[in-house]
Amino acid sequence: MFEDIPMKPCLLSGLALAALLTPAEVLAQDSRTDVIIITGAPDMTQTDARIAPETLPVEGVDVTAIIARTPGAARIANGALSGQMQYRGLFGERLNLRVNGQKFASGGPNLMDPVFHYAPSVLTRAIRIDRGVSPVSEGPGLGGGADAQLKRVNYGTGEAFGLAHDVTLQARSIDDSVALGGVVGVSNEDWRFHVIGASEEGSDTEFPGGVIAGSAFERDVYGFAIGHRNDLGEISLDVRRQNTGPSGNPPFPMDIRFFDGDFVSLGYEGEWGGIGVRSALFASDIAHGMNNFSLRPAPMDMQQRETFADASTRGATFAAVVPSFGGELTLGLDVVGNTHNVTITNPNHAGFMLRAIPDAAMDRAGGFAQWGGRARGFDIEAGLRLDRHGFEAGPAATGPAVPAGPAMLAASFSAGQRAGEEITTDLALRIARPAANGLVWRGVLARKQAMPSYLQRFGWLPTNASGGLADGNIYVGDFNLKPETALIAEIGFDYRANKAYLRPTLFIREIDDFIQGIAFDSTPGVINSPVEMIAAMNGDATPLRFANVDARLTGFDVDAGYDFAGPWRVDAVISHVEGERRDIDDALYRMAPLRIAAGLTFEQLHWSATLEAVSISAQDRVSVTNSEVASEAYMVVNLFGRWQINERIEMMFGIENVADTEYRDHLSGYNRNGAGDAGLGERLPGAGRGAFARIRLKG
Ligand SMILES: [Cu+2]
Repeated sequence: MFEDIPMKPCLLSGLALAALLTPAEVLAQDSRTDVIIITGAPDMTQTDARIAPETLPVEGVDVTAIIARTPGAARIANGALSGQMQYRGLFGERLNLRVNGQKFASGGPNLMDPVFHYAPSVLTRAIRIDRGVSPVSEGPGLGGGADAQLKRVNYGTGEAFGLAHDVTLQARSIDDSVALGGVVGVSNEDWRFHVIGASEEGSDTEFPGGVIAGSAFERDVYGFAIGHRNDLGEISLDVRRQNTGPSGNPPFPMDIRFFDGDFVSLGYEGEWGGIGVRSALFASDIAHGMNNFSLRPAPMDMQQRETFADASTRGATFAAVVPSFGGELTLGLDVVGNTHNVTITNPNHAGFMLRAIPDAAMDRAGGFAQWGGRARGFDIEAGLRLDRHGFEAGPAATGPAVPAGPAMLAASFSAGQRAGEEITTDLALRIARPAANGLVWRGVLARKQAMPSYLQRFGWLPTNASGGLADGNIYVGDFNLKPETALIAEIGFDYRANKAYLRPTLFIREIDDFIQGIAFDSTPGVINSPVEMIAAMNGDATPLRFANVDARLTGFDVDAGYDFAGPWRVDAVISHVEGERRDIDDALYRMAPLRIAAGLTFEQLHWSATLEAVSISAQDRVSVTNSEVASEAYMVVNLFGRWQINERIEMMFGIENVADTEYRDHLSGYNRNGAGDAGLGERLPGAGRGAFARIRLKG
């Protein structure tokens, strides 16, 4: 009754193999997508081998920790609930990220709520990663993308209604966290209905040197979904509310006080005279509050800040799938509009108010054509999309207690040009040689564009908000930014044999007009402008402004495994990326260091045990522009096991960081929370040794 993604027969054995480090390998449906099934139903029969997905260890409640285990991926750790996916060097709003296929604007200007903040791991059934680049049918986006698909109750068989549930409970000792979430519902062949809910709570994370202050979190989700299908097609409605409570963000100057988000989507899928039709209407509203005094030592009254932000998204998509030229031609139209507000206040002084982002409205209307099929002995997916973007902001405003400097900047922003438009064009071509002797050669050629974010364009007030860069710099935007343009080439192969698999990929992305902070003016450090004056007063005498530069990302990643005779198996994932500026001699900021993970698994029919070593290299190719500090190499060892008690109950338990190694992840940001033991200004440490367990009930 639960929906599963159809999978190819398992490659390594007839059993439901858990590719512990490399779930993507066994699950890949084809050469275009990586699918991580988190809660897919494991099927243990000899003929239909699917993955026992819950074999992935518990590393928090954030799904980006799971995503980081796939080739080319990493996690930008800005807080327990604020992890950003990095994929082949790209992160933030450059990736095309969705939850249940729905795109929406994050509520916070510093991406305290990246898209996957809205996909708690206990509610997530599968994560589908667009390998290399997203197809143009999924909208614009500079590189790859991912869709987190939440648990659901699918249609049943017959007229009688049946009850179904899929619930996960997990706990982790290192942050005393408990997370419970799942779906319960009823369905028959024509109707499905479920309620969805999750509740998660954790305390501050411990590391070998003590406790990381401000790393606690709490989050609740509830909602429902209903679906009906008949001769005219299927119609579905999904409604979800998420309330995030006080949750820390040590690398940011503030912590989450709340995110209140509402999500609605109405979908239709059907077939009309041989033409497939897909359509959706969707909306989201997110309200956010953050401050610098609830979860960290409070500064003096005058320095206390509470910032309120909101974002809303309204959109519609329509696509028709027409058989043509021996394949399928998809034609689509989509429109989406976002609005953003950010208001900074001091709770002790009513007159202190700054409308840092005043009614920034970003809209897009696009169309695409995409053909997929086999031609001249190759599997091909070729797509073209065009988007027209409009952007506009309201006038800025400041309260009476705000100093003259910011008030002046606000006035000049309000007097300047605040609206414009742009056209972007995306082209994507994927080619794969159909499998021969288990070998699939594949390649990607693409040109992708991405618009500047509302913050990069309309950020008139020098602040720390930067879409989650967490480099400590103060940034201002630039109205005249151009879209980023990437030329992308990738080549690789997928090899699968009875006992082994190997999937290497080489990639290069040349990105023109890459948006990056650069020195505010030609005399950095000399305070001769209002922006530098305000930035200096706020602790950064050398603010950066977002600008178009030229960049290049190159790298490779691979996953591989071998199944020995008997119960032993090894799996490994290697990810490597280098990011550099092409216009000056500097590295790109916050690039994942070389990561090599390898696991040795002892596997039996109903249980398995894995010893895993994750080795991270030193990162000394750092961005001078972003004042990035180099980091040291380390290795972490994890031990975990899985036990399939019966068809309805599955358990997972283990020990993370067995050696209690103290390490500082290059991507974790610098600590700005003065309480606790992590050290102000130092890179945030990783979790120490702890136990975890997860149980999943399904039926
Ligand atoms: Cu925030």
